[in-house]
Amino acid sequence: MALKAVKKGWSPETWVSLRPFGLGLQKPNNFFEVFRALAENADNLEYAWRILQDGVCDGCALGTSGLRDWTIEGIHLCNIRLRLLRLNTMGPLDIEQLADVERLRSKSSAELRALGRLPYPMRRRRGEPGFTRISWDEALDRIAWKLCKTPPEKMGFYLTSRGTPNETYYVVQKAVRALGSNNIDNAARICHSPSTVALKASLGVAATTCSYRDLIGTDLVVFFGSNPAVNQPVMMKYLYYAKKAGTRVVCVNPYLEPAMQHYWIPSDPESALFGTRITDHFFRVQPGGDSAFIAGTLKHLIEQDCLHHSFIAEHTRGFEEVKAQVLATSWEELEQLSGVSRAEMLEFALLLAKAEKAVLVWSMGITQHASGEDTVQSIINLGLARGYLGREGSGLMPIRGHSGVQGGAEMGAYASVFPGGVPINPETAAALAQQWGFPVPPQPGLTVTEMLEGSLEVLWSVGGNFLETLPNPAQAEAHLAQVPLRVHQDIVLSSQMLVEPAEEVILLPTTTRYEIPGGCTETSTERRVIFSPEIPGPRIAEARWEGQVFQEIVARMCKPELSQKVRFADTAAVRSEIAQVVPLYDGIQHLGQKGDAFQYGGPHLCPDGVCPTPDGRAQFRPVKLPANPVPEGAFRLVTRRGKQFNSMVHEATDPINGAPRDAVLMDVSDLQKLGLKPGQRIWLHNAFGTLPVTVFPADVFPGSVQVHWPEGNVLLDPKLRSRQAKIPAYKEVYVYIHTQPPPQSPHSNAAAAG
Ligand SMILES: Nc1nc2c(c(=O)[nH]1)N[C@H]1C(S)=C(S)[C@@H](COP(=O)(O)OP(=O)(O)OC[C@H]3O[C@@H](n4cnc5c(=O)[nH]c(N)nc54)[C@H](O)[C@@H]3O)O[C@H]1N2
Ligand SMILES: Nc1nc2c(c(=O)[nH]1)N[C@H]1C(S)=C(S)[C@@H](COP(=O)(O)OP(=O)(O)OC[C@H]3O[C@@H](n4cnc5c(=O)[nH]c(N)nc54)[C@H](O)[C@@H]3O)O[C@H]1N2
Ligand code: SF4
Ligand SMILES: [Mo]
Repeated sequence: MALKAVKKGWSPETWVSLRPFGLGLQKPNNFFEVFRALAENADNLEYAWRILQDGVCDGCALGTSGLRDWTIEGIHLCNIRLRLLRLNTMGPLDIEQLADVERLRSKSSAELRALGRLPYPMRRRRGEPGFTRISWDEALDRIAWKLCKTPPEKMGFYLTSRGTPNETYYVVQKAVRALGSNNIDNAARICHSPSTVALKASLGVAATTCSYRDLIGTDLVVFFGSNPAVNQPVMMKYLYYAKKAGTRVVCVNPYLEPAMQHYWIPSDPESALFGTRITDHFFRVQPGGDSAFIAGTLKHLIEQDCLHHSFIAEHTRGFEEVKAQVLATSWEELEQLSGVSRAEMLEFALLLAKAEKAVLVWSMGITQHASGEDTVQSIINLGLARGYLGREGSGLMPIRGHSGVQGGAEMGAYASVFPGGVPINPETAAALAQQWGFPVPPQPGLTVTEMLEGSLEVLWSVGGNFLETLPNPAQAEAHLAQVPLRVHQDIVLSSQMLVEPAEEVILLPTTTRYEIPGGCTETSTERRVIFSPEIPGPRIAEARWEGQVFQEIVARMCKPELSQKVRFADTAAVRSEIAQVVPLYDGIQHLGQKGDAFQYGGPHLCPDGVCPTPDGRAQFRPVKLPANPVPEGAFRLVTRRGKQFNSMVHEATDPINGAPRDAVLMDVSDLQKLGLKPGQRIWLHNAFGTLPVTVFPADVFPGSVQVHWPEGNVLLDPKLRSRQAKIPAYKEVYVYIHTQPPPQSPHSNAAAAG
């Protein structure tokens, strides 16, 4: 059956209220964002406009070409892109500022960024008060000399996925492997790595199986642990059309995210005026309770005989074990572990039973747990049981974060895979060595968290900020301080650069994606490889593309025969090689103009349910339900996003729910139980740290709390990470609540205890 058609004209049944523009309601003012962007970029407006008009958005992974996309007719633009614009248009900072690191350390990360673009290579040796300018030659010689003396296992390389294009990943990982190391990782590790692991094991693919178009007019869309209203705002425009086509939307989340309930899409007159009701059914799970919730749903589907029997028989294996497991688990246990009642699980099961087609979407609420891979597998099990695979209107969609994240592992900038997502072992290393013409290390490398713990001699980070993206900032800082040579290749200043080096720290100014000579490509969530042209405009004189710098390092370190193998005339030459080494990306060699794009694998992976696994079938796998009980009196804690782009915080208050940065989101029943008042200062405390916060009532799962990150990172367990993908458990720790600053001994004076 085809997708349902989008209703023409207005659809009052989807409206939020008759108040024009939702005036007086707590919600962001997206029109104001446009004026703000104009003011912020006033010194460079024409360039800013060209970036918007011709570039591929460097915000989230939804993907655009200029102001258009491949899903809807209208304009594709959001407040995130407007806020990030300034990173591309601002001028250089005054390097005098870098002479006094102590003074810089008193600035917030936002203040550091606002100083401007990093203009020159800079160096600070241990004991020096600040950075001094050095030439590119000096910087590269120094780094190459140090790397020459360093065994490959003692070097580590990390890339942010913020804007990072495929060409950068490809050249950097090839250069690192030419140096004999697999210690290269990117932000995908701390984001969707459990999705990659579980999808690959079960379906043989490592990306969304469907396209955004499948959302519009399907029967049901389910969001597990995902808040696209804040994090992929144009997804709300897709959902607006979906709602007008009669698609039902379900959210499974410990928090009824206000913007997932109601949203005003600024570029659509109907939605801008009256708003759109997005979520039809909300299931408030306990943090970490998704696998139990899904197991209960499956149990109902089995008991009600609402499975897709022919799909299971023809296209899967292993269902019987999953069935046996869920049937053997009692309702009491499922209710206790999920926090959801048996009746609500039935409600969800019936919604699925009625949906011939559905798209199951998930994000960080699912992946950032110690059992992230298992929970993704649970979602896959559910999708397979209903046959939501390989056809129009159906699919499994890990919605990606950063604009550069989908390509990171696919280009091999990853400690556990080679280009193409190929696992690292002696055979695959030999095959790659054959293609590249130099030996390739055959064992997986260190992932980002392991690198920091690994007593490295050289740590090279392309963007990112370990002090703000990893659990336990004090420990991250201590690890950084031990590394003899750190290289930070970045467009702006960040706090991690200011950590006193064991020997020396070198800063290298880099280009934004719009400045890369010859243009570049990104891969969006829906597997669309999109060309982003070089945008003419002002340049930071000494900024160099990361890919060029890594080629130069290899040239300085290796014999000419080898360095020739990591030499690319331009980014078009990189794309040609990618097409050969990563067969999935065949077609990338033809991209060279604005608007050029192709979707690898086509609109649906696993067409008609046939998977690229050895027997063509998808694998069901029973998952152990995580128990994770919290001690008496403790609360489950989740770190969340406010008005920020990852570690880059943009506003002191989240305009969507009105929460200040230091808010702790708590259910009213917990406030009453503890005798707390809204706005009251309290302290969250556990074995890892203490965080002063302000009580903020919100519809979160009782017994759980949410705080913003990076502020909340002091409370995270630096050792707790998932077994296979090794993602830190950013949404899984427990804390005690104190009404006075807690004394040294943990957990005494806890409000819950008295
Ligand atoms: N504006 C903006 N946009 C962004 C980003 C940004 O920082 N700011 N970051 C980008 C990146 S890199 C990413 S990865 C994405 C992140 O996008 P999201 O994954 O949507 O962001 P989060 O806020 O981390 O968490 C999503 C939701 O998970 C829920 N949650 C927490 N624990 C659980 C749980 O155990 N179960 C369930 N079911 N839900 C849970 C939270 O309540 C929250 O609503 O956004 C991208 N886009
Ligand atoms: N507690 C907690 N921690 C989390 C998460 C969470 O939900 N909770 N989410 C995690 C997730 S999903 C992700 S993806 C990671 C993000 O991890 P990363 O991608 O490593 O971090 P970002 O915060 O995006 O990095 C921003 C910094 O990168 C630099 N930068 C910005 N733009 C560019 C550019 O164009 N080029 C270069 N070279 N550098 C640039 C700037 O210094 C900026 O300060 O954080 C993770 N950390
Ligand atoms: S939704 Fe994402 S891709 Fe689209 S404009 Fe916003 S940040 Fe860019
Ligand atoms: Mo992410």
